Amino acid sequence: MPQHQPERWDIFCRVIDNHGDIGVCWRLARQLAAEHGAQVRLWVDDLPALTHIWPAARNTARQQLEGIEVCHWPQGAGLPGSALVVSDVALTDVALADVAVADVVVEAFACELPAGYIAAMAARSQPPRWFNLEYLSAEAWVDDCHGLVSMHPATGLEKVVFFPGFTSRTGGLVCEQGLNADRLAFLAKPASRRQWLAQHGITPPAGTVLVSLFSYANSFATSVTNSVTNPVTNTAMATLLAAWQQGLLPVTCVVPTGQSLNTINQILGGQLKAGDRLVTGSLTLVAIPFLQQTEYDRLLWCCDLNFVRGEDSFVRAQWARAPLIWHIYPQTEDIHLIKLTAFLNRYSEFLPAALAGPLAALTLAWNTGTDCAPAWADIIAQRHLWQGSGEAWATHQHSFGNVAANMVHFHQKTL
Ligand code: TRH
Repeated sequence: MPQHQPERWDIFCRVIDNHGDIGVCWRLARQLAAEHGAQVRLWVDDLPALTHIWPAARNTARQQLEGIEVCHWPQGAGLPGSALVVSDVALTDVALADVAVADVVVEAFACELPAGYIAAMAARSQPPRWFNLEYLSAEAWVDDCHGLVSMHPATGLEKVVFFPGFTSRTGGLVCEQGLNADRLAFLAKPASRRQWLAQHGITPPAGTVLVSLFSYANSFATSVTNSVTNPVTNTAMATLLAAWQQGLLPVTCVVPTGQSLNTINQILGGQLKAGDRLVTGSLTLVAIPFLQQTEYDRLLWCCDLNFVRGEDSFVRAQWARAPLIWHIYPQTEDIHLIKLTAFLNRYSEFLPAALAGPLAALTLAWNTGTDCAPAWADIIAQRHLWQGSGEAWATHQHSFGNVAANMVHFHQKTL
């Protein structure tokens, strides 16, 4: 009997900024290896970004991590003849061309594969499947674009555009098969949940609203007409903090280090850092370190309400099934607001009607940098509806499979 060879997958990831690009690629890589028996190699140009979400990652040219071969993809290595020294190994475009081309190649977020690698793909007797994994959007046009094939002009290679999304005509969302079972098992033991929170310095008194906060700097509602007398304001964050401080209901807000904490420090004139706790009025702020990606999931599961951003934390909050406020990645000419509205329209349909309006209002205020206090008051008035409010939405999204499984399926059915 011939031995069944695992399929080889190469995922290429260029980190544009922050942690979403690598966040998505790392989850996908792990899931393809763990659930589909794929032999995965992940090429990433920014190893510190990976270390930020997965501290076991080292800054080295090649390493085995969680069953994945992680390779540094040096900046500029797509240019013919470029040579860069990374740790102990010199990688050149020629060197990239020499590595055995995989059976399936994922070009994440149109990151542009190295020219030498594309040439090696074209040289194979059976060219590999080539996916461009796109950014997530809830807009309707995505349905018509998912799965379209284009031809690479220089080589004639076929490239499939793969859109994650929120309908059966898209590639679905990234989600491990056992994720919800893990979440339920974790939440089934209140003592373990309390212990996990306490390990991170989070000890919310009974009756408090537990919120996690991960956002961008939240400072685009600025009044910078005169930056000396009228310094940059952070209206959305400032009004929300004030509402929490002055509210009757105690709020414990957990903030991993990063832009949100910086903004809070600016507003409160403080210097909160990981491990610090500040009680101000009805608000308790708990600053924590940036967590390992799987630990961050737990934080989302524990909270009553999650402020999330970008792409990956946004999706994880949906799987956590608690109400979420999404800070979408800002784009020029406010294009992001179209995407935001497209999501809100879909999501709202699956929420209790009395909650949908206030959640949408707070999301819009948060993203346009306006006063969040009125929408917060409305949301708090509906808090009896919070628990489990995201269940119907998550179940609906689950019915569309997940990115890894849908990619594997697409690949195999069209072989
Ligand atoms: O970091 P993000 O803003 O990422 C991005 C980038 O801006 C990117 O350029 C853009 O294209 C994309 O969004 C849409 O937000 P995101 O996507 O939520 O990624 C953050 C990652 O960090 C995610 O994988 C979760 C992880 N994370 C942790 O591992 N630990 C933590 O404590 C926190 C707060 C997040």
